[in-house]
Amino acid sequence: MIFVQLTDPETSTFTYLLADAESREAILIDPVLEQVDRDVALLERLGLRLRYTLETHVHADHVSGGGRLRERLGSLTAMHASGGAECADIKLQDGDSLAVGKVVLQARYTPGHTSSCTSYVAGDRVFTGDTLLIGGCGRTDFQQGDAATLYDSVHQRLFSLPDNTLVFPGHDYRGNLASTIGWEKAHNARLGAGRDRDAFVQLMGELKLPQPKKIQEAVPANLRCGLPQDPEQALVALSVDAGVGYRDLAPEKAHAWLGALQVIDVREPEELVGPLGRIAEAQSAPLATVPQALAGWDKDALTLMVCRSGGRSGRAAELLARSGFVRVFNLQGGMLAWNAAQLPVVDADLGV
Ligand SMILES: N[C@@H](CCC(=O)N[C@@H](CS)C(=O)NCC(=O)O)C(=O)O
Ligand SMILES: [Fe+2]
Repeated sequence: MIFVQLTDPETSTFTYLLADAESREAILIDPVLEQVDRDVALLERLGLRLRYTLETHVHADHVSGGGRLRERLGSLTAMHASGGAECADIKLQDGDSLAVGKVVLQARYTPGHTSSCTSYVAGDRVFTGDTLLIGGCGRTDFQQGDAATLYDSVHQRLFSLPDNTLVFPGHDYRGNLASTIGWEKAHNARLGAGRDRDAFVQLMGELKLPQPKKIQEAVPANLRCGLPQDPEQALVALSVDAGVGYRDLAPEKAHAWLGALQVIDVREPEELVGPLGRIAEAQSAPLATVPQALAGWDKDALTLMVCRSGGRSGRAAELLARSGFVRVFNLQGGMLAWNAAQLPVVDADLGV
């Protein structure tokens, strides 16, 4: 097998090239948009044809090069189906394999850092994305991340691999390159020997890390495989320019973009604990308080206004648009439509 570990220094992201020496076909795991020229040049120099680009998850810290590589080289983009990226040519399920010649990669669904995280096992090595980092693990505070789920993914789905399996992570912020399952089991500061599940969940809940610098741009871009905004989003910009103000966003789309959205729920406090519950990421600002509260919100962020059925949030969205917010959305059909689409809520009191 031909194998190269590549880095994007700005985001400390690893990209991996795997290729079959005989057929000269190649796979790239987690390519980075800014490094596409480098990757194309490397493939050319090594005499390789790129068949697939694989994502370990919908990244929050960098934009994928998968879509651009597809445009330039005709490769197919692949990621776990749960990532919600319509752009992906191949939507993988746990256990699915992709192969180039004798090089076979098997997807192992390992959610926790995000809900779409997937590791890939290829012979004596595993590409863990941000599920398992060297001596650590990915954070669990955005994109439906969940510490208990991450703990189980690592212990049940990664630590069950042979001890001498090489671990190649999605990032390293300290200059390390690789590890082994055996070493991580014994020494991983967060997940290794001695750290039980409850202690891990508590630790992850107390991290309080700043948001990745590129999250607003990266999550929506990666749902498009890193390609420039789709016509619908271009329309958002246009409609704002034309003074229309805000745009309705369907619940499924809003859900897929949650990691990139500033979410504001304008219902009264008692409604937040009613049968419809609330979106976990939402901050509360009852409609009457919006005129004062908006001074504290980020005017350039993608902002989603939410209420019960879309009426009050529409009025709030209009107010925001008039106050200089440039990317305002209204949750179409409100929490009624969100619940009807069976999207996740917290604090729902069903009165039973
Ligand atoms: N400073 C970085 C932070 C990147 C970050 O949060 N990385 C995620 C992976 S996408 C993570 O889990 N980091 C683990 C940690 O910082 O402990 C940035 O702005 O991009
Ligand atoms: Fe990540």
